Amino acid sequence: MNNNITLKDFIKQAASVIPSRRQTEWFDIEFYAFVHFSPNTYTDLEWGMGNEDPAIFNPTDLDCDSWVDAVKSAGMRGIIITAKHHDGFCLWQTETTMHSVKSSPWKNGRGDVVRELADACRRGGIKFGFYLSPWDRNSKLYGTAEYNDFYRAQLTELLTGYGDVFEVWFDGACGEGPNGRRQEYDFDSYIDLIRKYQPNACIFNDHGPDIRWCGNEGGHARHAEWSVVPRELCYRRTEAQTSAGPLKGDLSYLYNSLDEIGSLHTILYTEGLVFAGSEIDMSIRPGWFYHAAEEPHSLDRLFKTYITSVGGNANFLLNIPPMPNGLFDPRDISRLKELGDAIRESFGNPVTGSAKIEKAETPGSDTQCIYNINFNEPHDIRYVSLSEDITLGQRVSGFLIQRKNWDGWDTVYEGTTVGHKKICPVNLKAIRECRVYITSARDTVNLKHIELY
Ligand code: FUL
Repeated sequence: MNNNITLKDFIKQAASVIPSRRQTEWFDIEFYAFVHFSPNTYTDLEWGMGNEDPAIFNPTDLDCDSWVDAVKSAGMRGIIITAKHHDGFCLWQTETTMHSVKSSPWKNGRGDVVRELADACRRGGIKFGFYLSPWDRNSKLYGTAEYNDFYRAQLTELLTGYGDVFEVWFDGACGEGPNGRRQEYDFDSYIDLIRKYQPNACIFNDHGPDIRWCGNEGGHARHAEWSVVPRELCYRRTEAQTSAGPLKGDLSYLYNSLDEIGSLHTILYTEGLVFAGSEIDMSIRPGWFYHAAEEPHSLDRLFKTYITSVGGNANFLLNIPPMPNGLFDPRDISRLKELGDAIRESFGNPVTGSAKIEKAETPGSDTQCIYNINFNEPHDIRYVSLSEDITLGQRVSGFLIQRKNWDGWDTVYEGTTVGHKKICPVNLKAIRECRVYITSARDTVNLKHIELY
């Protein structure tokens, strides 16, 4: 915090940090799939060594339309594919290396998984994105300045050859290459390329610039998730930051989802604030890549993760690993459909239409307000979903959901942040009157919607 401004002004400033248009559009996508596919699928590994024989990659039954159908059945709106994982094997017809589908027997070396997926996404009306691991355990250039040229050439191929890209995913892992050297990644130039060729694409990295990692791979959401966070936690162009690992200094709390990183006490003494929404990534199974012995997680776990991520001011990136033949495992396909059914069953039919919602100001305060909700007939309500107009800034820091009793109000849910969306499980029976009481906010509250289910 700049010493020359009052605390009140600082809080107002925090309330007015707004997303770019691409970030607002990204938040609306909410739920989308990751696909981890590489030689690891054939070797049963999670991290390939980079010396795998390309001949093992042979997805004889690949059918990307069936991937699209499966993820759509879960209500997902996009797919991000590992175009290259740490082993360096490229799933597209790249000119940069022969460690790719060109050297695979699949379609006599003329197959292109990225092309098939991008086309299938377009046909299915969902978004397409890619992951391109900066860490490359195959490239002989890794650990030299030329590697940055090589990586930029790969990025350019993917950014220019496959239509619109909604998200580019930079992995934080930065290990040793085949000759034991580490690489200084030139992220500034990678970001410039993405902005040049795909200005609407959001860039994910552990720490931004557009989207930041939630800090774990188990689907755990923060108690209070703020999209406005200290600038020093996010990617900074002005200072040398060449590794994909943590920024300088002890920033371990960025990776600890139990710590809040946007609450007032963490943003007070910072260099400034930026908008960077959180993405929660996890796999439908324990591994990121396919392992026949693994089972998908329970519907209960996945549904709860949906509620706490999409319903917790974060987006949800759920990985589905294809089998060696190139298809999703039927167990995963069923689980995705069950998940979509549960989401549709819970959120498909809001009862808000039959409610009268009126906003009442709380006298003497512009950061508190009450939304009274009245029904003519008694209604059962399982969830209350709130959403702020984040294009004006994220503001709500405390709220209550209350039901009317004979002499006042009972609190049934106590919350902190709202942001893009907050889904509150409430389980109210036979309700005629309830209310959402915003008890604290950083500035005037702009709720976009209150939905009741
Ligand atoms: C990590 C990688 O090391 C894993 O293999 C996986 O790709 C995950 C999404 O990110 O950093």
